[in-house]
Amino acid sequence: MPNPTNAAVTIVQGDITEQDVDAVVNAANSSLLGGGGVDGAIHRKGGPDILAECRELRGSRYAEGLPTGQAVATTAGRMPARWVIHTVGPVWSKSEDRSELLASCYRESLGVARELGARTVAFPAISTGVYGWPLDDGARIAVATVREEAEGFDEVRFVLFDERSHGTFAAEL
Ligand code: AR6
Repeated sequence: MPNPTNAAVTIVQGDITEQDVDAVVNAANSSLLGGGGVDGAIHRKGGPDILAECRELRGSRYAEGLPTGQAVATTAGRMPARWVIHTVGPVWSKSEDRSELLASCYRESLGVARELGARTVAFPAISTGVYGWPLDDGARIAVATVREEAEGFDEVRFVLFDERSHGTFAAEL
């Protein structure tokens, strides 16, 4: 029998800035002041209100920057979503196992989403771009963690930009 308390974990190929969800997750860096990849796309599309809130966070709670594995929300500005949840993925390391930090990004982001009252959340493939995490391992951690933590949401959606990422996440799901 289906369990109604479990969110639908879904997957789509596309641009996270266009998703009609309550919260989109940003693969940010600890400065919270923007960057390339999905971070650049979110700030471009959402507009200056996001950066203004990020600067406020840097002037208060996160004066030292947002630590890796943690998450914090701002407005989503002009995007269809209501909130952006910024999280900082770990940079891939050959010599050190940072998997727990990557799992923490998904877990903490869903924790923030839950506190906000978000019912639908979209995730990019955190750390698998500039931060160099191998795609299959990144997908494995993402899917396993979200499945464990998705209770109570209507939908948790993975939004993969390119065909290769989409195929890898689809296989994992
Ligand atoms: N929608 C969905 N996914 C996207 C989009 C988009 N619009 N644009 C890129 N991706 P990355 P990271 C995919 O590098 O590895 C930034 O400079 C991309 O193809 O954005 O966590 C930050 O400021 C890849 O599959 O994030 C940090 O400095 C995935 O998103 C650093 O990059 C993640 O790639 C974070 O690196």
